[in-house]
Amino acid sequence: VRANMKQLYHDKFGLFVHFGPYAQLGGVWQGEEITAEWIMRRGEIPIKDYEEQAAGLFKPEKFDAAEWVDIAEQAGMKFIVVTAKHHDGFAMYDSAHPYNLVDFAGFGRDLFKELSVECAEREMNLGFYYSQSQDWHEPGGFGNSWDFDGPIKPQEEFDAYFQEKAVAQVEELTQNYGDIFMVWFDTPVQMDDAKCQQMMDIVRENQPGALVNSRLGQGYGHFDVSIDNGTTPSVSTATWLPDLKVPWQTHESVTERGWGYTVYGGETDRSEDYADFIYSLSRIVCYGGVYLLNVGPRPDGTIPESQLNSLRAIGEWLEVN
Ligand code: FUL
Repeated sequence: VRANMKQLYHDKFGLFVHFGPYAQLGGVWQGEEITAEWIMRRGEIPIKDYEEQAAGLFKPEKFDAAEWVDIAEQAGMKFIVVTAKHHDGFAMYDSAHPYNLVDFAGFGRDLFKELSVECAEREMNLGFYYSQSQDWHEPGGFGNSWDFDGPIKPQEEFDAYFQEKAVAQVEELTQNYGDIFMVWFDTPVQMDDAKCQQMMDIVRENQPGALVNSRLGQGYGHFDVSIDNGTTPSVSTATWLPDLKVPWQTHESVTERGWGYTVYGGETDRSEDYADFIYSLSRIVCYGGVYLLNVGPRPDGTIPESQLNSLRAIGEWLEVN
């Protein structure tokens, strides 16, 4: 862990990728524009419809791991964190749980495997994002309650989901893909101490060096991740630690409205915002933080030019500064 933390602080800048079946919908459901990766929940899309119209059709044929790594390298990024399972519950790798890219979507290829092999060859560090609490696909997963069964899941149902899916998948991801640099958990709801400790133990056992972010819950993890799009350490960070030398990371996206791919443009278009992202990077690094900049690939696995503009500009800026 110490070595990876040192590495993280040396590198300071990584690529975040939000990629999943939501890309298939491009942020539009029944003519309405909805936040990219939240479309299932905010559009109140029934599980079956999401399965049929997003997950089942999702085949990122043009996904090329080498291209993603090139993009990160050229932007001056030293690690990649990719969504292995977002809140929609769909696994982007070959999981024993059938709701995944290889089996359910019939894509046949294991995206995470291809990326891990490429990263290992290129000395690019690889981490994965995993939504441990929210899972809108499973009955016990938190957040699939637009059917009015209340915001918090009955404890036994959540526990069953957590053990059978979240724990099992984090085991798979930390066992089957070589060296994992970090595990990026998110939106910790119904995460008690025992569950956080269990996840920490799994990561430590399978990947002794891997870093875990604070969104695992209950103050667990090795570095602080607070609000989305923040450029200073969070107030909570400042108060729960004796000084400000706490490892912290923050993240921002070059996409429009949310973190995944959307087809609409307009006010939320960030394709010309290079200067803002360069400013964020320098400000965050000055405050002793680490910056993750996010892209949202098209459903075919390629990253749109409009998103690459800013990454290229940062790469060029880093080169001369
Ligand atoms: C949030 C999630 O709900 C968003 O969809 C996204 O993944 C962001 C990085 O974290 O809390």
